[in-house]
Amino acid sequence: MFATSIAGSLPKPGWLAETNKLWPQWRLEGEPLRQAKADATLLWIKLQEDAGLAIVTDGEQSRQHFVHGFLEQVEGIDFEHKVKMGIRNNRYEALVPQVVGPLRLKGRVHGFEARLARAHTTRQLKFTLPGPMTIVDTVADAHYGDRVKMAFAFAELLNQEALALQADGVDIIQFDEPAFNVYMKEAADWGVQALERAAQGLTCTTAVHICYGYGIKANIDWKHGLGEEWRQYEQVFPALAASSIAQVSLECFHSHVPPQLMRLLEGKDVLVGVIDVASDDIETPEQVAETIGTALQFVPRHRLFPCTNCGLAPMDREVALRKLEALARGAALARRKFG
Ligand code: MET
Repeated sequence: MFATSIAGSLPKPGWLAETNKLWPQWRLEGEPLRQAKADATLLWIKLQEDAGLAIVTDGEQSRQHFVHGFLEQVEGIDFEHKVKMGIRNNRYEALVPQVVGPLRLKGRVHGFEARLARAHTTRQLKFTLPGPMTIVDTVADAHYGDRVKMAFAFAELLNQEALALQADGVDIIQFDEPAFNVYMKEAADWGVQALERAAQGLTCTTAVHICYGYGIKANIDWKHGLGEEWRQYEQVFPALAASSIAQVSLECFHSHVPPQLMRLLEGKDVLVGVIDVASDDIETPEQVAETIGTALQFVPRHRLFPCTNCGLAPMDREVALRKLEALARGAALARRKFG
């Protein structure tokens, strides 16, 4: 009961990449970089296990950013001429690569780190991929001229990689779709369908993560303008409840999401965010257990999985580690209280 995991990413050690940055530069290149990514992956697997998490990830140590890590292995994308673009409905500007031709995978995207992680943990292994709609919102299109068409093109490629990850022995494949919280109508109209295309044929557990973003300033400012009640999930959850995706990961602790919206996910596993990624304060076990207690009013206990609100990538490494421990301790307390 209450098996714990994180949204996916963890901070990169200072010897691998710049620290406290969402788009950090690597410190090495070539073979030394590949080896350093592997070392960081193993380090974080060990630390997640030691913290007591039931389900571990590779900490996204091999990718610069949760979306661009995938794009780097896609043919038809020009990384040489990045352009500045307002993303997430102009919430912030990012330097993004351009789609310049038909899309095709160059080869495996995450085979190396997935097999490495699988070889070194007996815990359940979760692997994350960006969702089609979020990818489309994080690249400049100079070829397709149609967001939906481009999203389905990406969904096909995601599906290829997801099936290969499953063959590598990954237990859970999670697609990250923070864009669902920005373009709610499009998410319900075609985003969920594109997501299902990405997950087609998977027999492992499938998940989607939808949040209000990393703990960076642009997101914190955006949240301040969202008002007293954040009801974005209300428009998307019914479509997800009717979909083939098994698990939904959402933001809860310190958010203004009315917790009763979790009711809309009947029949799904719910990964409840009990750890705030926008604050360096470490949650107490009592706070974590209290959030779990609130969610239990709307989610059956066998479907409730405590998680982080979003990725920990841009955080301080020590803070992230202590948050992993807080997550595990809080879930343990909740098991005693509500078990
Ligand atoms: N898997 C991603 C992460 O943990 C999710 C990002 S959503 C903004 O960093």
